[in-house]
Amino acid sequence: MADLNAVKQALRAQQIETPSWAFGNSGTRFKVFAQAGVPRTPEEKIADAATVHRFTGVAPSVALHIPWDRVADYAKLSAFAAEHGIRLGAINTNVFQDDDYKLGSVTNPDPAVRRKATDHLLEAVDIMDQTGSRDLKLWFSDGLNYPGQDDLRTRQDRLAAALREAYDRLGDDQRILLEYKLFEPAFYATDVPDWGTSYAHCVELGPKATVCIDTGHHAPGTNIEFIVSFLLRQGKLGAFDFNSRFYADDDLMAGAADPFQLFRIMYEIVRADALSPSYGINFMLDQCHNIEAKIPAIIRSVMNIQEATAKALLVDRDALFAAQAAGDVLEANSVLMDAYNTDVRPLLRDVRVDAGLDPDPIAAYKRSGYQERIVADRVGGEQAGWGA
Ligand code: RM4
Ligand code: MN
Repeated sequence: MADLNAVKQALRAQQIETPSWAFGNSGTRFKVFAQAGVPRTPEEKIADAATVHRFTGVAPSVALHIPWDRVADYAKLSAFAAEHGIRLGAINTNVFQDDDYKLGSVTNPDPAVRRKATDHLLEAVDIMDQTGSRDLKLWFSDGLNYPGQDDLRTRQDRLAAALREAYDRLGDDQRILLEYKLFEPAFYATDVPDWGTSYAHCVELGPKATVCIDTGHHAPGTNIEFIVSFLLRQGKLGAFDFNSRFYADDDLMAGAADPFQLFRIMYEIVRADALSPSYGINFMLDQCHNIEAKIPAIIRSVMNIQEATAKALLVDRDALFAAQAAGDVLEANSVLMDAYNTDVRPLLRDVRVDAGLDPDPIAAYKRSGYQERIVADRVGGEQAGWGA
C-alpha cells in the first residue's frame, strides 16, 4: 500500500505552470470567439494566473510568450507577479508569426531571417535575466510543405547553429527546453518533428538543454509514457506542455480526452521520483479555451493533472514490482488499474482543506465574483489574443 501521508504531501508540493496565452482569446483557423473580461495586458493575464493559484494552491507560476507579453520593464512585471503571489516562469519565443518566417525562422534559407530569429532567442534570454526565469522554451514551426522545397540536412545544420548561440548565451541557472511537433504548420517535413530529434540536439548542446514534451504533438496512438520514461532515464526530460488531443494539436484541457494516458504519464514521473519541483521538471499547461470560460477551464485542467497524479502516487509499487518480477501479467496489470480506478476526489478535497483551500476550486471561483469583476472592469482597450 502506498503511504497516504506521503501521497498527500506529494500532492501538496506539486507545481503546475499556467500559460499566459491560455487566458487570452484564441481560436481555430476559422473563428476567434471573443469572451467578455479577457485580459488586455500582461498584467491582467498575471492577475488571472494568480487567481488560478489562489483557488488551486498548486499553480504558482505563469509562462510568458514573447512578443505577446512584451513590456517595457520585466523586473517590474516580475514584482507585479510577486505582489499577486506568483512568479514568472518559462519564457516562450515566437518565431512563427512574422511574414519573414514564411519559409522558416532559424532554418530559413535566408541568412538575414535566420539572424533575426536567432536574435529573438537571445532577446528572450535577456528577458529571463530580468524576470528571473530559469527556462527558455523553444518551439519552431519550421518545416517544408513540399519534397525538394529545401535541403533537409542543411536545415538541421542551421537549427544546430541557432540553438548553439542561444545555449551559449544561457546563464548558469538557465536552460533550454526544446519542444517538438510532428506536423503543422508544415505538412511534409518539420525540422524538429519528434522527441528523438529534440533529444539529439539537446545532447549535442549539453547539460542545460532538455526536451519538452507537448502531449498534443504526436501521431495518434503514440505511447507517450514510453517517451517520458526513456527521457527520464537519460536525464533529458525538462518539461511538459500538457493538453488534450483527439485528432491533432487540439489544445483541449489536459486530462479531458484521455485521462488514462495522463495517469500513465504521471506514473512514469512518480516511478522516477521526478514529481517534486526540486527534480527540475517544469509541468506546464499549453492549451487554449475557445468555447469554454478560460479561468475555470484552466482550474479544471490543473485538477485533472492532480487527479492523474494522485492515482499514480497510489500505485502499490511494491506489489507491482513483485508481480512484474514474477512475470504475473494479470496481477501487474490489475495493480496498476486498481490505482487508476480509485476515486481520488475525496483525497484531493482533504489535501485542499489541509492547505486552507476550498475543497472545490471551481465552485469557489464561481462564488468569488472574480469573473463578474473582470467582465465589469475590463472594458475598452484591446483584448489579448493570438495575434496581439
Ligand atoms: C505551439 C507550441 C508552443 C506554443 C504555441 C502557442 O503549437 O505548442 O508550445 O507556444 O503553440
Ligand atoms: Mn506546446
